[in-house]
Amino acid sequence: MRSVLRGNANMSQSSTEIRSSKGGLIESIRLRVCYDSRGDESMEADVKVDGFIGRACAPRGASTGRYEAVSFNPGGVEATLMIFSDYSPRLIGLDASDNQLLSRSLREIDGTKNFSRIGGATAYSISVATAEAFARAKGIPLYKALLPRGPYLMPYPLGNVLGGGKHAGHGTPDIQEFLACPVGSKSIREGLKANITVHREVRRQIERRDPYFTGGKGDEGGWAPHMKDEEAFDLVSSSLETVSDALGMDIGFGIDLAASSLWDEEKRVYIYDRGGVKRSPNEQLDYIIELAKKYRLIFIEDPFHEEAYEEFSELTRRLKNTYIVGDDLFVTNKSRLKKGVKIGAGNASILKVNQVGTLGDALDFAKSARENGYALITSHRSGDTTDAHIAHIAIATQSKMIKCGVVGGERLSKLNELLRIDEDLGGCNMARLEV
Ligand code: 2PG
Ligand code: MG
Repeated sequence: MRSVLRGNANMSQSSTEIRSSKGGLIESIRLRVCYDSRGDESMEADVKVDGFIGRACAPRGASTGRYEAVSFNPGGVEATLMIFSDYSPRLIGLDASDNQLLSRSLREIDGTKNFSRIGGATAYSISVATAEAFARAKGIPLYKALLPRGPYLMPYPLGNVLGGGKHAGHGTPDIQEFLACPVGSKSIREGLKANITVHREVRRQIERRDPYFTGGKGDEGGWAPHMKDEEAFDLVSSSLETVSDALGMDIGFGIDLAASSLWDEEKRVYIYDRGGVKRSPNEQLDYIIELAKKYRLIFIEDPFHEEAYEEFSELTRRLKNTYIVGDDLFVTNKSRLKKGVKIGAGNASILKVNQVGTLGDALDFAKSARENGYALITSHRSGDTTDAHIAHIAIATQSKMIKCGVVGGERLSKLNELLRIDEDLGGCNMARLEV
């Protein structure tokens, strides 16, 4: 294997490219700094396989879990680029079809638990770009490269229609995301239309209550009104009902509390700052059960903080027909999932490739979740890019839902890609939900 480090004079400042020439394998890797939807720095990779380029740009979260891979080396994005350039020749010549091998190689090069040396954004962008380059070289779509034999089912779109927490400004709800999921839709197109209609209806109802509403949105495109949680629940619930009736379609109500952001470790309470309420773990459990019953929630993500396995388990026992979803709890990490499986903490998991760092590890996590009867929800990040890869990853991991907003270019890039995949498959049945 021959590899050459081809740096430009200013390599560490802007980008770095490594090349080798050998057929069927990773031929070259080029990295550059780019920006996500929040304007934060991110990393993009161009990987060449058999002359075909795959490109991926890493997303970034705001309400990140303690156990996630970190995006960059603590020295920042330029330092990350610089450090990686010393190691990247080791990846040239690897079999591009082997996601697991690439994953292991990236971990070996990094040598830390959370990619704090070469950066999770580097690992993400290279692993996803490699899979894309491989698919292009084969002339097949990415989802088929990742799941050659199917079966292919369409995930239900789960979209943020109103939000607060770390994704929006002062005066917005404490709860991070109020979500719509068109569980009665028969096709992805119907589902997308329904979510867009809900998003519009939510705005209409906000304006009816607040004539001074400016139309402000949170990071993911959900409306960000000056409103407490209780009012937001009533408003979203009423919007869902209006649209369900108008379309004659069942539309489910979901929430992401991102409760690690509410949890005060020292005082051992959940602090709902904007609402002026504190809840002990037991009160939080009662509160969630009350909300689930009152609003017929079908999806509850991170109702407790990221160490609260026991509470997750208790809630899962007590609520039927609801997805109890671990995001910061599992962080797309197999060993954290294993701990959850043992005590029945949750029955579903978010899948975010950049939480674990590499596509190979995320696919491995997905396999383990499915084998243990956990439903998967492939998800965007609040700071995202116009990449569409997660549409393919959701199908390839047989995810029940895809959480990626409702409107906004970096959200619709994924949703529109699902329409193209649907067309490619000649019409794809929707996934089977358990709620
Ligand atoms: C979440 C995500 C995406 P972030 O908490 O589920 O909605 O937010 O990317 O900020 O972690
Ligand atoms: Mg979440």
